[in-house]
Amino acid sequence: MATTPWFSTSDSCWLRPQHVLPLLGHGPQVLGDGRLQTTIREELAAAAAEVAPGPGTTKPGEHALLLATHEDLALTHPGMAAAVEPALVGLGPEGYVTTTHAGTDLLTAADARGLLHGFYALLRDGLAVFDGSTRREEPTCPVRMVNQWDNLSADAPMGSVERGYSGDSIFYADGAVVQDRRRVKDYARLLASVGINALSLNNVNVHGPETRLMTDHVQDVADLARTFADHGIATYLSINYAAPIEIGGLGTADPLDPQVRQWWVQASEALFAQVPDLGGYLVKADSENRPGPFTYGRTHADGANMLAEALRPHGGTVFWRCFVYDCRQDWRDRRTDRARAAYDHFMPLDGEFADNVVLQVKNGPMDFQVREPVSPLLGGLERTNVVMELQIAQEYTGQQKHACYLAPQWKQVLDFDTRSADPRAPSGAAVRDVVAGRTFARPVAGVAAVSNIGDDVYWTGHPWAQANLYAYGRLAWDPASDPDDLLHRWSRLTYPDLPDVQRAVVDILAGSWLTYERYTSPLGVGWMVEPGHHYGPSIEGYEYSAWGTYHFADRDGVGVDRTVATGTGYTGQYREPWASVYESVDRCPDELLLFFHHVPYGHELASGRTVIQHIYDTHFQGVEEVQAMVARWEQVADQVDGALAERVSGRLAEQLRSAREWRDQVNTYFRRASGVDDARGRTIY
Ligand code: BDP
Repeated sequence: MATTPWFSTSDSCWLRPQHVLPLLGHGPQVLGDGRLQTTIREELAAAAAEVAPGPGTTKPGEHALLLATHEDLALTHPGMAAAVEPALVGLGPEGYVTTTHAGTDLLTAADARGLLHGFYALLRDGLAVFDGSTRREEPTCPVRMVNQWDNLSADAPMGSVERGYSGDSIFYADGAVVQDRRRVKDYARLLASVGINALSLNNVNVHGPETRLMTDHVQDVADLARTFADHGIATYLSINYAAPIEIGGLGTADPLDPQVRQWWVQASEALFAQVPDLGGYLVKADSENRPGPFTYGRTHADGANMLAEALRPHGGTVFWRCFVYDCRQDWRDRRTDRARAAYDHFMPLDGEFADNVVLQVKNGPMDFQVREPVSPLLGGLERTNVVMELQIAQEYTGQQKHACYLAPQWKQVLDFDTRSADPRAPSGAAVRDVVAGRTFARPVAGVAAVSNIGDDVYWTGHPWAQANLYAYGRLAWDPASDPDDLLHRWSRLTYPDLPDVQRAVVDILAGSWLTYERYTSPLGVGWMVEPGHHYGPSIEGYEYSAWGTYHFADRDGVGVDRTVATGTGYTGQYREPWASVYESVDRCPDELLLFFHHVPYGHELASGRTVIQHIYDTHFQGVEEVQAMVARWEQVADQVDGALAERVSGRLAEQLRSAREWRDQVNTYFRRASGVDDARGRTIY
């Protein structure tokens, strides 16, 4: 019998068929015939075809491992169902319970979504959970979303995947939705296997062709949404705010115009009739030349609430992005500050959004730089649903040519104490509590992140960028997870049977985010990248343009004065003590100093070094660390297959070249600007 291969590409990332072996050996029985139970059965069958020792190894009728929703369990095993019932009390629809009852290991849940999560947990972690105890597990963040920035048209300004570093889109080709959906299904499996439960299907920059996804391509959208729903994932469409004009034939998109409102009601009705698995809309409005309610003198609450009203009858949700700023500002005017924009726009609207609106806030106030302070909207907004947006795609962190494991950065953001002073915040006010919905008792909360995959055989360009996708899913599930622990787990799953490789990859990746920071832009100032594509150094690339991304380096000093006393006033957006900490040049943490302050090159950091010497030292150190990464990889490269070894070695070589380029340009620029030599006498031109 011809069998379907485990995956549509030779690389199935961390989801290797051999991880299913322990389950198969345990004689798993899945009760129920829902779509998610079918998915579990398919997964087991596909793995069995690939790796199982052959038929006859499990004895029919003997089921030592049972997977069933509580409802299905009650039908066939009432005694077991009654025994496990107390463990399910209060557990959410995505939670699951593992226990052992009268010799049978049981995975059960109130809802099939929980069952699916539990199944993938057994693949990831093995069967050790069945140690006689009863365990409950459920996700911390209700929303765990990925955003595809895929364009329907390959002629889109930024290619077929905006900021895509892994080949072309797996969803669209030649202006149409791809018809071979195997890759999409495998992606759904990968996402489900780490606990993702929502996905948006197209780029937030919605141009003409993508606007028509909701009309001309609606059947394809329905098929894609079904595939994701079969894996417990709700599908969202990025919509064009001006759709009533562009495809509706109206003369306006004014959110208070009854005709416009009616248009959205009808369009949504039609859409949901054909795409029952749709979750709702994602919107980028009044941002980087995209249309929005400002055109009509309306607020973002007016715009979002209009869409919320249209989605409400269908149980749909609007994700409305807070990435709103003036991208045509005057670089000479130091009073304008892009960092202020999101808070200035959205904070006054707190409490005005409908309950099926979620504001999507980037982790930092600028734009996914290697280091930024945490957005003051996180913990600032109290009466509004919020998800935090991260970027798994490494736009500003090496574009998946550089190895850069981002989980430690995300973890730092999640652990940031927002110091919400609100008495209604009894269960903590770290960002991880805010995105759990706990801090302000919000019904909807969570995280969203820009995906890093494409049609590349390794999915993510750099094979190790897979670690970022894996870790994102697991951190979204449990923001208390330890990034190092996740890295070990990912490495073990990805390179089974290759312990040397597992160790080497962990060694290389664990500190790679800090290494990347060392050889690129210093002390939180950000940018210094080539304009447009954002790869590689260009110290003044954005310095005299309209994008609001400056470092203000001159012969005397460097950094952006964002203080209330003498600068843009951005520090005033934080709660205490952060407002005071960031305001003070002495108390501001070193790693963010140039984000908040303009200081002389001789300014002494808390570390004891001057700013200029810090720049020199870290840039030399960063390159040395990349050299060590290359050497560490060389110790094990011959243990993996040739194509993988070549891909990784090629990327590491490029990382080293690029790191040297960064070091030399940054050091030379600041040596010339400051006139200060390296205290350690190294050559800088
Ligand atoms: C920036 C990207 C741009 C995106 C934008 C966004 O450079 O391509 O469209 O973010 O988030 O980082 O909307």
